[in-house]
Amino acid sequence: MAAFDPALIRRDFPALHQTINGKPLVYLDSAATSQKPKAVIAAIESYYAHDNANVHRGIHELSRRATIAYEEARGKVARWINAAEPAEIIWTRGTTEAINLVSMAWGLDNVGKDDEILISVMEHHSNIVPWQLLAMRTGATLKYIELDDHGRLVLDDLPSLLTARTKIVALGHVSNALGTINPIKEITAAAKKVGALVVVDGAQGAVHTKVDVQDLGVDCYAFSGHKMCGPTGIGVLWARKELLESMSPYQGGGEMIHIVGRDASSWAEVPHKFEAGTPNIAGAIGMGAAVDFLSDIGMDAIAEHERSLMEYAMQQVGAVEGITIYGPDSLDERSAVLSFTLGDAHPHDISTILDSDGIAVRAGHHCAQLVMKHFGVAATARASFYLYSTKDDVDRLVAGLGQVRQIFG
Ligand code: C6P
Repeated sequence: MAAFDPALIRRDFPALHQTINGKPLVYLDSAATSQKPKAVIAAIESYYAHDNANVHRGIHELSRRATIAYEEARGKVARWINAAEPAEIIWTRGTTEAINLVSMAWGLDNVGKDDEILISVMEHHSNIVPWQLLAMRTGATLKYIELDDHGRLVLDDLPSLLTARTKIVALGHVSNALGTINPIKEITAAAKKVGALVVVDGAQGAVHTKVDVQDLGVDCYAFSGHKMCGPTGIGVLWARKELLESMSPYQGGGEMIHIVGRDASSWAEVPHKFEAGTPNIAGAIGMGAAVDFLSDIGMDAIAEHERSLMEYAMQQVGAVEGITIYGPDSLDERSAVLSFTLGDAHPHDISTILDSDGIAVRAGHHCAQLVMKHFGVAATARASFYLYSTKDDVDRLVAGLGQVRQIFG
């Protein structure tokens, strides 16, 4: 494998090579969605240009090719996260749909009014609202792990929060608003002692680090293709096969059935039981190509690059007068997300000024309003990095923040 070189990697991403407002683009919004490499774009184009057909339905050549490519992509994702077999990979529209699937398909059958669901204040709305909906429908109680001042989970509270009534523990692997990396393996070990189902929102986890679902010991792991160089509209729910087999279907329709009668039907085998309707075939193929792309580079090399970039960004951005950085100080506890405020400047103004300089950051509550509330802010600006980000990007960001300071005095 060649040495990791972001300059070479950047050549694979056409969208990075453009000017915005007359300045070369600095894309620091990869936590929202990553840019796409040529290999992913080509895989999608090739499917539509040569193999376009519905899967599992026809016995003609195009359908055969489409089905093979679609199922091969499932196998790639399975190997990538060390799932025991491809059947444990359920294609979804993304992390959000994967979590909703578990909350409805498992939750409605297994959670009752005396039960508890444990989540945290750090969660993205996609890992809060589905559990609120489940609690509303079942009468179960929703409980929260709190945050400390550094944006870490207060795990000292865990022994008292986990009880014989805890049916589900649902936590993010990595916070999109703070970058905090949660110790999922340790939390899972504690949750298993009370027999809880452990669901992990891996939207910002599997993207940046090698994930081994079997080693983590969790029950469900959800992530999205578009944050890991793949297309939008495709994502994955991983769960152990026995668990998936024990679960009711989530949606009904074509593809998920075995036999349909007038009054009742029987279900297709897992994973198809959870994939009603024509799936996002091109999306799955694109996500498979993204897995190939990331695997060729190596997740360890990507993680190392991002860590050194974060070290530099924390130093450089941290030195800007008036800056407040949210989240843990330690690089061991932090992923490639830098959330900040600058004096009294509203994050939307920060983002607008940076945009006029060609720099894309996200401003807002980042779909994590409980995190904002915890820190007493309405919003933050967020720079997020990926394998193609460079120290030059950080320097441009720091220069842009200098302009913000000038404008706001
Ligand atoms: N976060 C961000 O800018 P979907 O939209 O289903 O692909 O992913 C939802 C989601 C769930 N959990 C976490 C931790 C996430 O970061 C996201 C998506 C984007 O931070 C868009 S809000």
